[in-house]
Amino acid sequence: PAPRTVLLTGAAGGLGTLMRELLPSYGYELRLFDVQPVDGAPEAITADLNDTAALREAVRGADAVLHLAGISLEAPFEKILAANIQGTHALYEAVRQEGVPRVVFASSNHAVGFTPRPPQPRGDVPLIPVDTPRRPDTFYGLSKSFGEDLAQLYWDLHGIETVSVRIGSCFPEPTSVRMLSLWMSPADGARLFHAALTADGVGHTTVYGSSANTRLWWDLSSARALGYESQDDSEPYAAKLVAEQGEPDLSDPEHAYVGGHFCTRPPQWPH
Ligand code: NAI
Ligand code: 15L
Repeated sequence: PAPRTVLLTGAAGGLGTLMRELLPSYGYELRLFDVQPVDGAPEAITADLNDTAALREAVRGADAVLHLAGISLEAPFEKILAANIQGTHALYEAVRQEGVPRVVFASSNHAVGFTPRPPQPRGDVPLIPVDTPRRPDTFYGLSKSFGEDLAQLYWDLHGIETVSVRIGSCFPEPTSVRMLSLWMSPADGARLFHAALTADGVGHTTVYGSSANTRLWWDLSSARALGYESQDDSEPYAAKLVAEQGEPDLSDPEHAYVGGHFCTRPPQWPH
């Protein structure tokens, strides 16, 4: 049966706010969880992922979890460790203890950020496959790589299913030439999360999360196998963005790799 009650972690964030608007039309009842209060939703649970009692109560009786909570950019290792690594472990433990059968995990392109990006136009260069070796570009990307492995472990050991979605860039509109390749329109994001929440027999499946962009870099076939059908393409935004920013210069490290500027090692972080 299709899941109905979905715990949405990270409900106060950018993507959480978009999904709070879009997912109810698919028939979900969303239970909201975030360490920050959720605007306009006083019923939301305000707690840290590492508050195990609160998290366990939050997942109790849910049909699935859409796990968006965490630090969403590079940060000092200790912060990533607490929110993304320990926090995601805490989520899986709560899910295991409460018998929730399915998680959809917000992984990121930064789990494979040091993968060289195909040229534009791509010519004969293949799309990046979903089983490309992971090459995190930051502690942040490393935490997403950890989350994917954790999902695999909880499937193999405990039979909890996960779809790990390596999200490109999900914002209302693409705002850079890089995002023309990675953009996932919010409506396509809702389509993909819905497919990931409902497809049968996913075990642990990893997919890339983006619209069917003309400038796509990666292979969407594992997402399509879940039933995802993108209806959007960033190309209508291309002329304006290319006029403002120029075509990406692939000799610039910011454009040489999937992870973009995450690969340029901001000097303020102690790498
Ligand atoms: P965001 O930073 O706007 O939202 C993340 C939310 O998680 C925030 O509301 C924050 O308060 C909450 N949070 C952080 N630490 C927490 C903790 N310890 N306990 C409970 N809640 C905590 O990020 P955004 O853009 O909404 O992304 C959502 C998820 O999707 C993140 O995991 C991010 O890494 C992932 N993602 C997003 C992409 C995008 O394009 N928006 C691209 C790739 C991945
Ligand atoms: C991410 O993983 C971030 O959470 C998001 O804010 C964007 O920076 C996105 O990747 C991106 O690569 O554009």
